[in-house]
Amino acid sequence: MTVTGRTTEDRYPTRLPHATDLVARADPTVWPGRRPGPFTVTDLAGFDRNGYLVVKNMLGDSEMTSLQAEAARLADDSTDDPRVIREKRSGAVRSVFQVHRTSTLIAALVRNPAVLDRARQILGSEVYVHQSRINFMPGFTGQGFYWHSDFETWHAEDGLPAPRAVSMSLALSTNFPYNGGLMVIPGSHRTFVPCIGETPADHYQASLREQEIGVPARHDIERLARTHGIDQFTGPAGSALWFDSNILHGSGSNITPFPRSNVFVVFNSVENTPVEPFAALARRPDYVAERDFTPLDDRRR
Ligand SMILES: O=C(O)CCC(=O)C(=O)O
Repeated sequence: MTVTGRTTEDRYPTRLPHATDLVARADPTVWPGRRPGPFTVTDLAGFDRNGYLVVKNMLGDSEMTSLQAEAARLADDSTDDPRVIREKRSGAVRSVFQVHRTSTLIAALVRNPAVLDRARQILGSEVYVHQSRINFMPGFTGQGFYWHSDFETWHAEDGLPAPRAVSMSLALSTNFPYNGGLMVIPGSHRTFVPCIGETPADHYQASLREQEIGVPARHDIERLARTHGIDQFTGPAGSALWFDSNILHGSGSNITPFPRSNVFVVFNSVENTPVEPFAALARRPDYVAERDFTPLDDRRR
């Protein structure tokens, strides 16, 4: 693919007509260009090895109280804004996208040095937000998210050349093991799992409700889970999971009365800005795949 005079090679082919071998990741997880920040050398080594890291008490109680009130405001049930995604069966609000633009509190969160400096440390560069969302997993009716690698989607549908992106999932409510807490396959970030099946036109809205395209084959999930095991992120509001863009992850449905809501912020390196989609007919809209690559500035809070 040629983009403004440079060639972008597809090193992670996916959405293929037939099964192929797993691809060993050629890119780093913690990128060179070490920067000072809150993560210790040991933290970064753990992130490199496992593809994820949990930070307890990322934010204090008063900041969390404000964010919880903000999330309740953003989950306004009456809107038909396309950024609000509803549960397939119950119609309850499942996700709200682009919250770093619609909420001044979340705009400040992504620029908070405790957050931003961690993203810069992992990605070894300046960063911007590729995507942000709040996932509300309502009590009784919240549907899970099937196993997937985020990078697979962002590469195929948004044109991210390399897995040089990291997500932070900040718990807004307690994430128990039984109310849909996110599971990860530690170490799976080192393997890219090509997915079978072409990307249909305009499927992204349906996919945000329930992903059917861009999901790995069961035998690949099983192989990675048997090799590496499965871990789960749990913790009270204010805990955060940092996870690599290519780690396999998913969550079960929430049949408990206890809602599970988390803010997800995806930081991408400014040296990994998207080109055209590698395996889709058209770009997704900006509210799921940001096209303003201005680096985040922590002095503009
Ligand atoms: O909120 C969750 O449990 C999973 C979120 C997720 O994997 C996603 O939004 O891609």
